[in-house]
Amino acid sequence: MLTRRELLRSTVAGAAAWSVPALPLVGHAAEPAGFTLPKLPYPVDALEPHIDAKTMEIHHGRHHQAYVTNLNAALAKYPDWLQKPIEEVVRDYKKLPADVQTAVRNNGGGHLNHLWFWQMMKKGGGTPQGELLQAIEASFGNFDGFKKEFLNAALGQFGSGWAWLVKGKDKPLAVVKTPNQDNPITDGMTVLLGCDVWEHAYYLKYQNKRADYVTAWFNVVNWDFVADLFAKK
Ligand code: MN3
Repeated sequence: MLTRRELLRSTVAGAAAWSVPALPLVGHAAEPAGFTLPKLPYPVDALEPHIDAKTMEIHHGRHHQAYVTNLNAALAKYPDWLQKPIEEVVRDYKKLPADVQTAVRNNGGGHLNHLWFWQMMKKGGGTPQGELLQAIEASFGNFDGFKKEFLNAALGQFGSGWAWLVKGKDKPLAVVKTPNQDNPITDGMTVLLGCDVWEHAYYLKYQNKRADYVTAWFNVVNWDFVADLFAKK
């Protein structure tokens, strides 16, 4: 049994363990510690009822944080890579030594995909306008045609992955899907929009109904952000 003095000592030690200074939350590749988790651009409940607050909290605070932590660990032996923009890391991961390629492919992709994903959503959503809408109509007939093709890609991705709207080769725009945390920029494409179809993105609210999740997700797409990406030729 602990004496009063020992109990006091263990309590003080316990308290000290909690007073370790927190890592800075802001910054990206330039921080010596490597990549950091960005803040969400809105409160966790901003996308309710389409994306619930608990899912956002766990998705951002735990899943995205894990990708950041694991990416930094994987690149610890190659610190110059911790200084690169994350887009470059994901595009060029095959230039890394073979022992870390898989970890960087998965966790670098995980970091970049989520960094974009948070910004590709906003409260209130909307619809595409102007030149972006014209490009959607030229490629998919109309906005509903785009949504149908995008939903098919999201549902057609077996297991975990992403559905994407990218700049097209033959038409102005195209829809593609990738497994796991792969990002189309690794294959030279320009990404405009992505939807996370990992179960962790929807299971709490939608369980196995991925179609219901993606259909609801269309209500919170940040088309202004997509239009900005589209305008960058
Ligand atoms: Mn995710």
